[in-house]
Amino acid sequence: VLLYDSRASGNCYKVRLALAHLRLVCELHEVDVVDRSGRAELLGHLNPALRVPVLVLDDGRALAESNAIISYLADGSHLAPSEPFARAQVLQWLFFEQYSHEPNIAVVIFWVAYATDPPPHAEIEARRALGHVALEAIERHLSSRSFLVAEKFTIADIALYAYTHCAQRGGFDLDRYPAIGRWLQRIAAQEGHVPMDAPQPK
Ligand SMILES: N[C@@H](CCC(=O)N[C@@H](CS)C(=O)NCC(=O)O)C(=O)O
Repeated sequence: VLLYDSRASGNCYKVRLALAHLRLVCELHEVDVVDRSGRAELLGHLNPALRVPVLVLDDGRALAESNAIISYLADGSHLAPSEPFARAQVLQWLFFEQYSHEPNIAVVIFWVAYATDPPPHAEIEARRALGHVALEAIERHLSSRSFLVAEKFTIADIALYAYTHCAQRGGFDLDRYPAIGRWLQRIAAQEGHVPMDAPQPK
């Protein structure tokens, strides 16, 4: 199995974190997410959206979209509930992550920490405000829970952890969210956890 990966990408980190919890090893192919030259040649036949992460199975089939990849990898494991309602609740958080969280938090982190040509300050501020709306939703949910779904550590936690744990890099003050703070510590304390910048296992 091969993962087209980027160390700087939280979407790719979701996959590396799920792999670590599942005790799966995978060959990594680092892709530069700032310099996009040669992207169509590299990924065109694997992911029409030309983005990472992309997982390539040993039989050549390729899967893109971080949350689809972690769903596939975790299927049938302790990271993915099998009971239909809990499974749908995991999807609830995966879709929330892609619609309300990642486009506001990951994009602001990218603009602040990586972009060579970031948009005007007011646009960054507006996105950051939407990111806080997403964080407030998570805070509300976690104020009476240990994990996002079924009081168990699942891929929903992995998906939301990726860009929440490094949101400070985008100028998000996480001290405003005590339940999120406790949840982040809980996730990082799970057996098998690897940090975003962990060296590749051999
Ligand atoms: N919705 C996609 C987003 C993927 C995405 O935005 N990937 C970024 C890195 S985080 C990327 O490939 N950027 C480089 C590019 O667009 O060329 C997912 O969850 O996998």
